[in-house]
Amino acid sequence: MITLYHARFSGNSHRVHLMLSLLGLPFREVEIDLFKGEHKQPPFLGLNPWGRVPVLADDGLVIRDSLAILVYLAEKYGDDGWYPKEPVERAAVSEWLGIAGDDVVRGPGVAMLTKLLGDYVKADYDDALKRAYTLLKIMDAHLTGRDWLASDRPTIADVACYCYVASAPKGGIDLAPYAQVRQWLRRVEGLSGFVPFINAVPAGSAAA
Ligand SMILES: N[C@@H](CCC(=O)N[C@@H](CS)C(=O)NCC(=O)O)C(=O)O
Repeated sequence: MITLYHARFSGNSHRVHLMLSLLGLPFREVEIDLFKGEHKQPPFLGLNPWGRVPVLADDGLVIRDSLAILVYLAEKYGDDGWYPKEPVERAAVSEWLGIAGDDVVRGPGVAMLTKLLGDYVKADYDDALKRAYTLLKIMDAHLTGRDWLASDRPTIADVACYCYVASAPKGGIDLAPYAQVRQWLRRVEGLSGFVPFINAVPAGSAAA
């Protein structure tokens, strides 16, 4: 049985939740309360000494990074489309995974967290905005004439990039000028098994 240790508030966690759902895999959820610091204490630190969510446990195997988990799930449970074996397509997917782990998080991800959590997040909002608009400009041009980021069908690149780009407006970022990006978001949301990202700050939490 697969167990997902995650936080509803976390976009990195949503990537994994979305992938499990797109693949139609049954799984058990364990919510880790980041605002209470559960991720920095035992027993969670025993699963992930880095003290971060998400973590996936599958039959004794523990994987600790959202992008590594997407690769694992696609390879183990998906068909070849999610993480194509063909070298050129695989390289394109991997390139977008790199962007998902860097620009997507440090741009729209940080902008959204800063707007929602304020001083709780020690981040440079202006830097996040700059990164977000650079990302959106490049993504919009890239998506012109194509439906998906890295192939002619959805891959884990789309799953990895979706959540923080979709949440950009919560970070004060206007998606109106980026028509190709908006259409791509709607395509992801139209996939069978899609689950939305619900990231309200829990009432009564340290950040509320
Ligand atoms: N590279 C990791 C990053 C995970 C990460 O930073 N998770 C955040 C929540 S979105 C977290 O647990 N932060 C707590 C911390 O770093 O103290 C991944 O993709 O899973």
